[in-house]
Amino acid sequence: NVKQSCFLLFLAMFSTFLFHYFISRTDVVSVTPWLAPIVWEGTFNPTLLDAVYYKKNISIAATVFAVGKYVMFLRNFLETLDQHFFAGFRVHVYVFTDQPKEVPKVKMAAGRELIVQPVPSSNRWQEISARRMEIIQKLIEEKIQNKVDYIFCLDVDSKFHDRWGTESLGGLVAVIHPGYYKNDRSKFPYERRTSSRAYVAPDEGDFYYCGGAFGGLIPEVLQLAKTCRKNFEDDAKEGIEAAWQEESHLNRYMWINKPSKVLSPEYLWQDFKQREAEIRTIRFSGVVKNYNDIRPN
Ligand code: UD2
Repeated sequence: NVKQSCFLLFLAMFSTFLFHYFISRTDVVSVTPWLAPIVWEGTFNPTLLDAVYYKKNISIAATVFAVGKYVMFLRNFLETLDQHFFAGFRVHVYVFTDQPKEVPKVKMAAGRELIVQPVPSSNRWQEISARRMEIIQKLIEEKIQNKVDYIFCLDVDSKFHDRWGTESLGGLVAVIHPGYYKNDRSKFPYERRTSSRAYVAPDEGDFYYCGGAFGGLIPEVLQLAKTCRKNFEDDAKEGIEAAWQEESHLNRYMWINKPSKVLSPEYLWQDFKQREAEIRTIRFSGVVKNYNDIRPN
């Protein structure tokens, strides 16, 4: 009868809505043209993914730099990392700092460790950001190559709010910058001088990616760090510093070497930005900071 048909129709529509809302996403692009997943809340099953990776007994390294006044961000970063970053997995957190004594003694969950590595201070903030690639390269080559499976390199002036886990794993992983994901690529702040090795032409580029979070399998990140470091240093020899330092070189690298997994801006939001409808959760975000107070110059 009519009542029954209407009810069945309603049921079918409602379950389609539920499926689309909770399991798949139709409001955002969730695959790149080179068929890499773009990870958004609602595009993956965390329980299933965790079960797959538990069996592989993986371990993950995270690197973070806290030079000069940036040590003030460490406590919040480390405490929230322990709660949300690969919870239940083996994690090695490497803190690079010029003030090892100031690193807060945050107690990590079982199977997770905090390793403090001294680095020199610097008078130029650009140099601190730029030297990260060299230090990441050395860390991989000298310490973790045969010990760890994946690595993520993260900005310290940030904190975790929600799960960042196995859904983010891939060969080469980049995060879409929250400031530019709605812009046309001609508007991305790539390095536009042809004299720089970070140059990207106006009709090139896929996404604008963050310098504040990237990662992947150890050999892939080693290759990225080596290339970006060399290009940065070769530019410097010619007196060129790319517009956004290593972020510009990273963007050039990702244009040539497409990431095998792309993380949505849920994986690096900015606290000063109003949350948009498609951002169903914020997993990690940059805190509001006053550059004049915290940078050396
Ligand atoms: C953007 C990028 C950042 C980097 C930079 C380029 C994001 C969210 N941020 O951020 O990753 O590519 O542009 O220059 O993608 N640091 C210190 N001490 C200092 C200065 C910097 O330890 O005095 C470290 C610290 O880990 C910090 C990171 O370098 O998180 C990036 O520096 P920033 O926060 O000043 O760069 P920002 O926010 O302009």
